Amino acid sequence: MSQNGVQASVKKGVTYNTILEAAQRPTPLVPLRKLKVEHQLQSDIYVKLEYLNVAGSLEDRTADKAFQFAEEIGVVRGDEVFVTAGGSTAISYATVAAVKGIKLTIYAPKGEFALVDTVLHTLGMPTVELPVATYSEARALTEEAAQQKGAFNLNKFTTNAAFVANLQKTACEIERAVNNKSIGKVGAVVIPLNTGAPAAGIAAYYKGTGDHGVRVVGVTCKKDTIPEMGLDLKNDLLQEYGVEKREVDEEEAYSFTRHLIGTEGIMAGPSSGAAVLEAIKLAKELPAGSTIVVVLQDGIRNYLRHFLDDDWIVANKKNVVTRKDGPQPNSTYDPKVLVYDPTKLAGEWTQDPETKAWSHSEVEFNQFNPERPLVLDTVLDAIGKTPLVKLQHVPKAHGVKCNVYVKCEYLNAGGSTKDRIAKRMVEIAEKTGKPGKLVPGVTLIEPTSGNTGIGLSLASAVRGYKCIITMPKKMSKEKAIAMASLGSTIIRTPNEAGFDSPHSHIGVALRLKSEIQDAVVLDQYCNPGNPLAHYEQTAEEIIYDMGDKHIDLVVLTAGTGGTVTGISRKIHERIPTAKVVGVDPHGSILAGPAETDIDFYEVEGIGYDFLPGTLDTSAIDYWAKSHDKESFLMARELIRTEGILCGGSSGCAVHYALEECKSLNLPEDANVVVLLPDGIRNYITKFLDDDWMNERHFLDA
Ligand code: P1T
Repeated sequence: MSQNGVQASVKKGVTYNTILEAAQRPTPLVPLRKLKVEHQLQSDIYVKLEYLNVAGSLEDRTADKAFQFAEEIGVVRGDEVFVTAGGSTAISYATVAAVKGIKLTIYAPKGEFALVDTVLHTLGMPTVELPVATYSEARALTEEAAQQKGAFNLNKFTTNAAFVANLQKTACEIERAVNNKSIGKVGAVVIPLNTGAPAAGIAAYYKGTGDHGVRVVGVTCKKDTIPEMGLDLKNDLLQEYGVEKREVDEEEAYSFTRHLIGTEGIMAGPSSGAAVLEAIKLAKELPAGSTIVVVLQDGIRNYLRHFLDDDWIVANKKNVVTRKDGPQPNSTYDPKVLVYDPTKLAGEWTQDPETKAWSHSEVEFNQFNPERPLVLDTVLDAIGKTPLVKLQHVPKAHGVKCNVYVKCEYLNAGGSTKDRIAKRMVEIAEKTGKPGKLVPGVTLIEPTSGNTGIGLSLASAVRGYKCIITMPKKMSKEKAIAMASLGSTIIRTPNEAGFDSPHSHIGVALRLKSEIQDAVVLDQYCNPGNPLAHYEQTAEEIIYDMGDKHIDLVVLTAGTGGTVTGISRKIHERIPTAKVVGVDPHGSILAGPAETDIDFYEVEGIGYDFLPGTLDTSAIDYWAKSHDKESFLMARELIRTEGILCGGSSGCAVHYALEECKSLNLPEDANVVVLLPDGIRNYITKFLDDDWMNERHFLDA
């Protein structure tokens, strides 16, 4: 029996053998609530979050299908394959090829790799930028090259694959979601057009079911200037399946997409924003009470140095309103504001001596619910239920025999495991008024290494709070732009300021709180919601998904220690034989007094110069100490050989997990679980970039 009296055997979770298997999970639908009010719509618009696919776009479905077709006719691991693709599509093909061990070379017209070259390079797939302007010319040259080199030309399948994948999957998922939740029959599906094959596939689905009441509307850009839009359009196909075509203006699309992200927390790319913009216009034309579904092509990852970056807007003279500076801390520093102890957790945890279950003096725990609904109330419900994937190549390559499962937290709505605690801390404050009352108009201020900041910015956008983030300069510009896009103000603090300095990210947050009316610091270093989110949810997911497979070892990095503390408590309670290892970088003191040299390191999010209250070191069986170089090299290896698009601390956790497996000589049937806290989006100009790695001698043999 499970905790709530339901037979535990009724339903079991799953683990996936590759990240591509996890890609078969449906993406959720989320209603637009604030925009509905803002535009006084009488109809509902639901957005389908394709950016939560494993390589970040709708094209993951196409790439998967195209390689399946190729395999049907004999393409196997190790084969050389050519394809014409740019942008997100190229990343999807490269990710699938990485998992399948296929040697892919990607060809594209001029400029089509501009936003994605670093990611493609990290995936280990060569790119060839052709001196042509159109996809049809590029396709012809790809065909020529394939013939010359005796390689297989995947272009044979790409249009059919996009058509079939979207007919079989995207359209069916929409209908399944609608049927499950009775959100009203779909009146229209709106989707950005690039080739148009996905739109045609969706239209074909409805045509095939005899449902002629569903309009499929494709959106393209007036001058083909929005990335991923219109460059490769197959008009015949669109006509054949009756896809309507609408056009948007580039700058209007950029402005609107920025607004969409900031008001709804829907972290969409510009072609997706353009589609939502047209959906709003369409909603005003359709009868009241209609349901419109917008398929979001991709997310913000590729555009953090493009339309989301004010510097890019100014440099490219785009008519888009740039962000204003938010409040800055007063230069006069009042030492009294730092009468604060980030090493003390608010409230008390207690453990029942018999059941071993934990409770907390101030917070009622949430029941674990393993369901992943197809229709969500808000985008915050797309946090959690991340897939657990078995590594296929990396452990063997490092002489490890046992099974290693990774929990892909980069697939959370805001892109990291810290979304969970942000959501939980906001929920607790809304319910209990602790550590401060959250009423409309309140300003949340949070010191963070970025991911908690992104999670809180997302929660603030959805729940209608103002948000100021204080973050050390070391953290990536990508993180800052993601938060700014969600409407937050970001203040950078010096890396060298100790946690108790008025100039540190913690010090500045506290100074601002004393200067701004109705400000609340939820404070991830002391907030019980931090470890709790992982105790009641993340750990439960791991146990549920592992099902009958016993767990021998769990390896987790530590920053605030919320992840390792929460997960460790639940794992020890339920599986007393399992061991939990914390990983702490050299230069941090979390692992204990033996390691007191506080020093600079590059991996973001882990380690501190103090012991946060959210870290209970007694919950952890033992520690490993990590180095930057091994961490980044392992993250790159996971990307290149497993298609797992993870961040630096993920590489850190996996590297040291494998070291533990080796030193413990774990047998073949042992199972190890490692949490991957975030993904590549945060680090495209950092460890994904060879120059950045070389400057730090991380690529030296
Ligand atoms: O804080 P903790 O639960 O121990 O998680 C550590 C961690 C690991 N990896 C990454 C990429 C992270 O961002 C973090 C923690 N991040 C913060 C503390 C933060 O403010 O985003």
